[in-house]
Amino acid sequence: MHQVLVTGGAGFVGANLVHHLLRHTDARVTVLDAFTYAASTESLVKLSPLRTHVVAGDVADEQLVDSLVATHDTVVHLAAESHNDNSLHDPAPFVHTNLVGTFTLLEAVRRHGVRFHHVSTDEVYGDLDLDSPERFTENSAYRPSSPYSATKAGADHLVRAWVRSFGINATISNCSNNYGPWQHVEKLVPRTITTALDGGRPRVYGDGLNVRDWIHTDDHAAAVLAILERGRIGATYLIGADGERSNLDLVRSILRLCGRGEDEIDFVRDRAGHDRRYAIDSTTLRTELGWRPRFDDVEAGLAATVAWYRDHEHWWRSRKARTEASYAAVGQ
Ligand code: NAD
Ligand code: TDX
Repeated sequence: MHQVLVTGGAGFVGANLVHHLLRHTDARVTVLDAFTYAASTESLVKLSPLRTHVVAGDVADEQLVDSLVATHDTVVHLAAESHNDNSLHDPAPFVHTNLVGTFTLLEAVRRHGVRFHHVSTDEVYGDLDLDSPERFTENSAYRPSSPYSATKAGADHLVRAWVRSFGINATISNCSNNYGPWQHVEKLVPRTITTALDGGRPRVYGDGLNVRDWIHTDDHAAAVLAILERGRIGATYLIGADGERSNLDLVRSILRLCGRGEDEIDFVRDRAGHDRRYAIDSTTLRTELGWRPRFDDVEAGLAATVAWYRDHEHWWRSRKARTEASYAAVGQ
């Protein structure tokens, strides 16, 4: 792995992955990113210019993608429209980037015989009952609920078909909910932290009992690197850190960490089709590749994340105003 192309490398998970790759390998990294509202140039400014190169462009641009893939030995694909709420209001960019973009990359990878890793989500498996002991495994059935998760599921199927029919060297990972630095303020953790720091009341959808399985994004990055270095071609790995928490529980923790009362919450209209519970069984990743999460305590990881947002107000302040205006327009 000498020349790695990271699509979506200016987004939340992508930027953290780029930092991780530069810290833990000798590879040179090219970021291909369309710089949508979700991207951040600031997350990449401190990277060594000798080992990083940033290209602004669309993953569905066939010519651009072909020329970039031809000059790299590894592609890690994260570029996506990633927010469920946005996908309910306008699914079109999700189909374009998540499906057409993935198809465009796969065709280039097939032409040039390049190693491909597809970063996906546990949401492709739909949801689990709150009172069930079940967790998602590599054998869980695909059952996506939202336009976002349906396009991610479709992209996973494209990758699987390109492995089976064309023999491309690809792996897939499906990870649970990430938190950490540089996450856009539209998502639950940073939205709640920034609202709480501003003295506002965080918004909880529905009854707040929905469960997410939280993982620090640096642990996600370490798992992706383990798969790139030691993963079986054609395999799918589930990534999770045993961090199940209800939304209500999580929001109360954040309020406490921000020095606020834990009941200063507004309950708002529920998300349409809202998945009830996600939970990951990451046994394969742990036993086969020896991966372990460094942040095995969500509370400690959240405390570090609150500290990061306290220190980076200049980064989130303008995004916050725009994001809250859009949420207000739909009553959330
Ligand atoms: P994000 O929205 O923060 O970042 C996505 C990045 O992709 C942005 O920088 C954006 O500019 C870029 N992008 C969008 N459309 C593009 C296009 N057409 N061409 C090139 N770049 C484009 O998302 P994220 O949370 O960092 O998620 C990254 C990936 O990880 C996604 O594939 C997502 O499905 C997956 N994932 C995320 C999580 C999570 O909790 N955040 C969990 C599991 C999997
Ligand atoms: O203000 C809020 N209040 C609230 O109760 C927001 C923004 C969210 N929620 C709820 C909805 C979900 O149950 O919190 C939970 C988490 O919401 P999001 O942060 O929007 O994440 P989610 O929909 O679970 O999806 C995330 O994890 C999987 C990422 O956005 C996806 O890209 C990833 O695939």
